[in-house]
Amino acid sequence: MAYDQNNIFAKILRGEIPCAKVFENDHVLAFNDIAAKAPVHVLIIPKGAYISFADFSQNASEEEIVSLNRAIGEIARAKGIVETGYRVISNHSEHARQEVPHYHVHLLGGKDLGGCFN
Ligand code: D5M
Repeated sequence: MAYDQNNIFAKILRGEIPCAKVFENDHVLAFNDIAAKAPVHVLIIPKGAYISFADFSQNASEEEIVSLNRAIGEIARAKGIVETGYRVISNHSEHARQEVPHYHVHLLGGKDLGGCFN
């Protein structure tokens, strides 16, 4: 499967559609999820063209991987949800119902998220 340059997160990265940005560095952009499932629901994405976790974990540089993971922790700290807790999720492909084919991590918190992933 080839990377789709017209997916919605690629358009956000190119500045073609807006986002509510919460963090950015050389490798990473993070913005609020448009359909937030919790008081804090941030999407953290690499700037590189990776389809999903499977693609990113295999093909991204160590610098990109470290940068993205550090960004998740930094945003959680900035949002003040470390003490109360948070959830980090990434959906890969069909069985996980991945909707946007650009790798992204969901950071959810700010309330009791319950014991399942819904
Ligand atoms: O989830 C993809 C997520 O992307 C889903 O929670 C909605 C969110 N989304 C879709 N379009 C936008 C825009 N334009 N801004 C912010 N958030 C968006 P998945 O893991 O692929 O199922």
